Amino acid sequence: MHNSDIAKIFNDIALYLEIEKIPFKPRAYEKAAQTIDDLQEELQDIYTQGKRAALESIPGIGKGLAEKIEELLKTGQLIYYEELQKKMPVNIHELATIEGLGPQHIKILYEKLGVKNLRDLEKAIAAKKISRLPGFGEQSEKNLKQGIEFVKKSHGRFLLGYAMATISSIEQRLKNLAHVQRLTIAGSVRRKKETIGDVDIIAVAKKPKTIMDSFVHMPEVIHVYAHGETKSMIKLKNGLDVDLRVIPEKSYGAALNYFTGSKAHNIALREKAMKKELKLNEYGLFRGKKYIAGRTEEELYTALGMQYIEPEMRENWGEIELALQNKLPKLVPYNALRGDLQVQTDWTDGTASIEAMAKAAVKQGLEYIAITDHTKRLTMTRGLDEKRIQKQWKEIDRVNKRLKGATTVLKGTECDILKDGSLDLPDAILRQLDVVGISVHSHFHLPKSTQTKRIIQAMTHPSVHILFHPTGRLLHRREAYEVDMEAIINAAKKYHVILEINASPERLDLKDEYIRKAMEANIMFSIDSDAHSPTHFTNLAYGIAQARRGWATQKNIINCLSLTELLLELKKKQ
Ligand code: DGT
Ligand code: CA
Ligand code: CA
Ligand code: ZN
Repeated sequence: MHNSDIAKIFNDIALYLEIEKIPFKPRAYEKAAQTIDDLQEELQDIYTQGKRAALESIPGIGKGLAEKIEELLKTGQLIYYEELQKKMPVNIHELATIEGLGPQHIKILYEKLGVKNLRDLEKAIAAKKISRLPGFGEQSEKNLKQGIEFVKKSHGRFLLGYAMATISSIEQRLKNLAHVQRLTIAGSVRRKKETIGDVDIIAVAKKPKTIMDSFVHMPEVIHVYAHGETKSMIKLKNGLDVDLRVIPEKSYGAALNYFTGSKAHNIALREKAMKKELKLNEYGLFRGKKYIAGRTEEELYTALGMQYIEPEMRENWGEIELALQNKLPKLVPYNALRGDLQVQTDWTDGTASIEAMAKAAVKQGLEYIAITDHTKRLTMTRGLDEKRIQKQWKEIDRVNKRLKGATTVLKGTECDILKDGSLDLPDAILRQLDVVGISVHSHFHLPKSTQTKRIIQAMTHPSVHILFHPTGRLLHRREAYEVDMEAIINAAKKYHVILEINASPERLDLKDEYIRKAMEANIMFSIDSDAHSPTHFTNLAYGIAQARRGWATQKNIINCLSLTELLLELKKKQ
């Protein structure tokens, strides 16, 4: 039993307990699930080494939860969970992933219509049974229908951030094999697309057969589609398909270029080659039959008369034309971030204390972080009101003293934007904060013009620094709310509001095309982890990747500034 299995069971229990309207406990299970998901070590190993005491020493895991984990590890089941399932035998996890379907709704659907899973729900919608139920209306029937379509549409693709641990582990193992000279993950993974269809690996190896044999026999493999000398294709237990190709050294750059894509970039590049009376394919660049280049990608782009194009830009969005004119933007480097301006703690829905988050930030090499817990409207997270946030400031002061400058903790907020565009904290509080971020967490279905007006209204507030996760999308779970991004970008310009590039793998909000639009307007961004636990700071890399996909440069990223420079910028607001 893996950590992810145990985390899923705890999440399910949290949902069941919410259905029964039991206070506090659901949050405890949810937080425990999050903690377990974030653990670097397998619970099985922790337990084998230190028994139940070791489990209890994990933050957020008390005696009761440790006993349950022990039962799961020992017997592979949990009687408590099974009894909850018996009472209400529904696929609670599947139903809860549908946006707009809360625990109470799941209960009503089960009790009144016998809905147990997604398919039942679709049938009930098709039979127009939903809108007549108490607590549902025609609008919610429409929303549910959209929610289901969204979940189904995303099926089959993987979030880059969730798949990356597996991909990197496979990459490392293959690279370490004897006879493997070069190996790169190509395809959409190399272009850092937010979701990936499959994984494309290319390699140079002295004995291709050896690497192919190791590849198809990896413990993660559940199915082998093809096992050849130069090409093999497998499916992993987690559902991900992986292709491996072994390439002659001479063609490595050309193959890497071809299999990195995108297809649109490849086709456009090939056309440019043809104009020069050259032929480009995955084996190299040729004049007639004569090989000109192809060992490295740099060599290829040079031979085509253009600058090297970073993988994140290869979408045929105009990058080839710029490269030909030597005018490519210099993308923000992966090591350029000096701080993080959105961090949650256990004052609301994070799993760790302010101090624990700060220490993790030190490890990540961050010069500063802003603590931005939720505000009171988000009651389920115990959002902060005027009193508690002032109490939090005192704790931040104490933590800063103890840190002795190892990093600096700034006072911030993720302040809710209310329905009318006003903010969830009084002006007097907002004015005293170092970092004021604002977010939409409710009323996702307002008409586009109303939603846009509401957000812009909030942006006009003189204390506001950053619009957090500007479109509210959750990859594979929730479509962005309808909003006029051009108007938001214009407002960001007019009112000097920074737009966030949220680095959480399931948000990556803004998306690449909006980042490009905002870059054209010379807007400032902040790349934030939105960390809810100490391990989440590593997600910042996905935010930088997203920024690079949107052609963002370092001078447009506010948290590439040093602390002193940053504070100067932020203080321009009152
Ligand atoms: P994915 O897997 O859907 O996230 O996206 P990619 O870009 O990894 O696409 P994939 O795995 O189908 O193919 C890998 C690369 O191979 C792709 O980025 C470009 C290249 N490629 C695939 N099919 C074609 C094609 O028909 N023409 C050209 N020019 N290149 C192709
Ligand atoms: Ca692919
Ligand atoms: Ca592929
Ligand atoms: Zn938020």
